[in-house]
Amino acid sequence: MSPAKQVSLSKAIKRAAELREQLDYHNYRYYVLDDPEIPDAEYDRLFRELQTLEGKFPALVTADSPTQRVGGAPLKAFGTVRHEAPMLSLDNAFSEEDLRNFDRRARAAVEAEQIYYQAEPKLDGLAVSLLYESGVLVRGATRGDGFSGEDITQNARTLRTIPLRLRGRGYPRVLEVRGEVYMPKMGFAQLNQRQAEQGEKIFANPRNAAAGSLRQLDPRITASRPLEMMCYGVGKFEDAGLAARHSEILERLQEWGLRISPERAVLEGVEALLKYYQRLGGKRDSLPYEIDGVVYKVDRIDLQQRLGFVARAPRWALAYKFPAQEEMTRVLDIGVQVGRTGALTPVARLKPILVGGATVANATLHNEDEVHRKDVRVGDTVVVRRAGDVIPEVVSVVLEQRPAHTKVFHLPKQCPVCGSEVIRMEGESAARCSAGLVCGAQRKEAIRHYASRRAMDIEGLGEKLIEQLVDKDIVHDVSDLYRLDLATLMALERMGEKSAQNFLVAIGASKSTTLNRFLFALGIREVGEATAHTLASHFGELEAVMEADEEALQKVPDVGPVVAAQIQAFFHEPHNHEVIKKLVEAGVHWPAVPRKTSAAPLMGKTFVLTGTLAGMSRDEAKQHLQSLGAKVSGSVSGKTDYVVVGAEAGSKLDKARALGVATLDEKDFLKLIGH
Ligand code: I6G
Repeated sequence: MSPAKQVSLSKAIKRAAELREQLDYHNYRYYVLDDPEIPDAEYDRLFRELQTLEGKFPALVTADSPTQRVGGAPLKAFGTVRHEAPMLSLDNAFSEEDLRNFDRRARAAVEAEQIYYQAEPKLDGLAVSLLYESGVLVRGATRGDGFSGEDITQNARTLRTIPLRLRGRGYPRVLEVRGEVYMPKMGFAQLNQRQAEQGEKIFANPRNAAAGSLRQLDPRITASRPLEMMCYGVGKFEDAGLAARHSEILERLQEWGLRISPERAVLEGVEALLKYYQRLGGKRDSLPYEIDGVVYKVDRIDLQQRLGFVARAPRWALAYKFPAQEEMTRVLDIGVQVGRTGALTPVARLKPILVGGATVANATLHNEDEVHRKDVRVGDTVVVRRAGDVIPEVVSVVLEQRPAHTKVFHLPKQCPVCGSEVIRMEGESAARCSAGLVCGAQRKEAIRHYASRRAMDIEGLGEKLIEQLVDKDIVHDVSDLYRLDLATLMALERMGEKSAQNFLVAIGASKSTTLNRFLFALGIREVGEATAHTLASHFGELEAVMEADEEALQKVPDVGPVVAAQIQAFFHEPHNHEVIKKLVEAGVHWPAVPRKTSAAPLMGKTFVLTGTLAGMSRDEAKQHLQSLGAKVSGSVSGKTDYVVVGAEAGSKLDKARALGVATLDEKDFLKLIGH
């Protein structure tokens, strides 16, 4: 090798090692601590630099390089792995009484007045074991039947939440870590959307999607799926002790680069366990992943050892399950709804059933292709699923219970509301009513959206009132709302003088708004609250948004070609110009938006959210902050600028106080984000 080449090779070796270390560190900040230090774009830049170096000098590629997560060659079949320490199951509790009995038995067995437990959510995924030898990941396996599972090492390596090498020091020479691989709700929704667009299988729930994605013979497919892992314990370990408490073991795992639950807590006594269950139940819908209960474990390892096992479950652990999110019921009819964009959605009318604590009488069937794929028919017994605030959906049909003479469902050729032709464009999964705002259903939806709390916030304009106003031809478009008078309103059903007066006051009050609310209220496809906000602060005034071409629109953070095209299409429509003109003439106004040189007034500021906000989910709050340029971190540190404090705030508030970090209550927070 020439001396020049030797120099460049030795430089490359050094640089590749630096890049690997940096990428590992940023991965750890992002996934384990939920506290990224650099923007995604910078991570990608470092990653590409390493990829380029390794491309130039293939000998530099190491098995634990972050570039090696893309997935190797497909396997013919999975090998079998025997678990040296069996992967047991957990006993379940379904009531407060079950939980109290568990605590009572544990206290009696170890003769203790009170026991400290470690509590954490039970993630709805699949249990996986990771084996590290001298800190290097050498094997990943599924739980299987608890005694032997499948060797999914290649696939496990593609998950960025699974470290290929442990960080720091002090870990045992052999360490088997256990946890749950799951698919976050958002990734699941996006995956299913992609699958639907490509005519591929739709997954029934995130757990099935996670299992289907992890058990792929082609690791490149696994690499393309949004899987994550959260660790909850250890199996076998050798040549070094761990800790005296389960909670300390988890802390160690975190230090070594493994992700553990940010919701975990150590609690004393059964009353605290019950409180935790209630609190987590209240948060369940707003967590970014699905959980199906709480797992409690006796925290002291010596007590765990004294308690031992019964059959295949430890006597020191218990899963207290939340109410089921899937139930069976019968389809009484299949209706068709017409949405704001004219899309026809088939909806199963069900024999009402309690699912996860709420009564479900309607469940979406998404579109005609989905009805056919699941082959749902009137009279069928179906599995219905309700997860969080998501609209309930029909998961599958219980074919064995199908009655005779059922009929295949077809969407109508005419809009069920206005009778106009129904059109399905090539490449689209939705069929739409072709009548646009002439269609009463689309007008009603547009008005409902305009008046909604996050848009123009017109109190009292509910579904029944909108129905009457549109059906009686009193309101054609939203600008007609501002021409309503007392006499017209009082002529409507269920409208007394007092409510009519109140309603007129509410309409009057809505005239004074903000540009971001107004943009959101217009109901432009693909423009949600966060996008409306960025548009308002980027352009400063409505005229500028209306006149912006697609290139200008795409300069706005988060506005890509699809959103830009929808905004352009909306403002190209003369009818929309007319409505906006009438609204402004009616007195709808907003204060001038101070034009920022950047649309990121909170750039450089770090926020932490804690507790529950009354007016929005944590994800929404995070999106708002990020759209204004702020960074949202999962833990409080000296670098935190503000902690936003909702109801029942936890330890993050204590830490903020201890560190002297500024706190914002919900009111101040909403003010800050201009909400
Ligand atoms: O299946 C499980 C899910 C979560 C577990 C588990 C867990 O802890 C949070 N812990 C144990 C000990 C077992 N299964 C056997």
